[in-house]
Amino acid sequence: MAEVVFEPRNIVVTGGCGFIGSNFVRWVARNHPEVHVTVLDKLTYAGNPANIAGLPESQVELVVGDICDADLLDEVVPGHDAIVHYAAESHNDNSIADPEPFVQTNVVGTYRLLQAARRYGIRYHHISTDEVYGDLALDEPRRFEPDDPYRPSSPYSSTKASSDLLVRAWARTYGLAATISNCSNNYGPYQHVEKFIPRQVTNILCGIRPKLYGTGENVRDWIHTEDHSRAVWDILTKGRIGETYLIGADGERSNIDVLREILSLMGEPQDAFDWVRDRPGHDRRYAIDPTKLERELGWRPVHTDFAEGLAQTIEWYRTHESWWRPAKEATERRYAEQGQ
Ligand code: NAD
Ligand code: TDX
Repeated sequence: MAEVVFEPRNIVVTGGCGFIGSNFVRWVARNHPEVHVTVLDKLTYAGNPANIAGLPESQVELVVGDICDADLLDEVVPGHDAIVHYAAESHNDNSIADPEPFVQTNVVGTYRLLQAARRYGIRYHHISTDEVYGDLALDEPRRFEPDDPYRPSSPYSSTKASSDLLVRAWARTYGLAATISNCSNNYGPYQHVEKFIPRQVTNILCGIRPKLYGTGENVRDWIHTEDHSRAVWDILTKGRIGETYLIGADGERSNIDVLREILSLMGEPQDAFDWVRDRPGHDRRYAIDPTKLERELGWRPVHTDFAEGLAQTIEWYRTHESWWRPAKEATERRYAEQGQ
């Protein structure tokens, strides 16, 4: 199994006030107190400083700013030994309504970070998604593998695919010490209420009926965000430079099955939801083969009981209404305008 080859001391985490980035920041603060984290986050509608509140100032510092701002990167990046890049516009439905910020943040922002990592000669880890590989048929036995061709479907996934390709080119042409990870659908605390699981859970808590797109047969491969954080740490510290690792936890489930599990955990009848307009270009199925990560780096998911993880996540939303309430109304208004 791979040895630790890089011991970071002072890292920049972009998007560290979003869902997955903030879970990673809290994981690092808990498990690697010797590491200082500078969070660089623009605090868009999806970024919330409360997500990292309460962490010791000696371990975590927040800089509010845009990854597209090259001058700011020249102020923030020097003195750090790695950039872990989570910041993105992350929601497929928003990208269909307005792709512009996706091209800016996901493509131009990644380009600016790569140039900064090059200028200061530091390690770079790129967070990406399984969606770059397009989708699979529902009945196909195959899962995504690292060398599969890129076939993104949505404006969101095409900008993530573009950013991955920039990273690959920067590693090969400029010798940047970069790695890429493509992860499947995350769930857990601090996820924005626009996303599938938090939307349905908070709908039920608000007395609104959950909304299922299309036929509900689409399959997503769920992973607890804490397992994602540990995988990213393993890749950052033990991964082979220039490589792509896929992160997934054998969590394939259809949307309707996930929704029925939520309804049953929350004591609602199985038919207490609405069918709504399907997402244009809706990917049918994602499925990750994590063999390379497991074999090379010895990573294994810990949260293997989805029903238990889902129950804990529901409980988190039940007990953190003041966290999600401010975003709920505007999110539902936006969906209503789209017929969803
Ligand atoms: P999120 O939308 O919850 O958070 C994104 C964060 O980035 C926010 O804090 C936001 O303020 C910040 N941000 C956006 N634009 C910025 C800019 N220009 N400059 C600085 N900060 C900016 O997203 P998430 O779901 O936590 O996803 C994080 C990363 O993980 C993304 O790169 C996403 O593509 C990837 N990913 C997500 C999933 C998932 O299931 N959510 C799965 C695989 C990969
Ligand atoms: O209300 C809903 N009803 C519904 O049926 C919502 C919000 C979604 N859905 C469906 C669409 C998808 O098939 O649920 C599934 C999951 O939807 P999202 O939470 O929007 O996630 P997805 O589009 O699969 O993308 C997520 O995983 C990959 C993240 O948002 C991306 O950032 C990540 O790259």
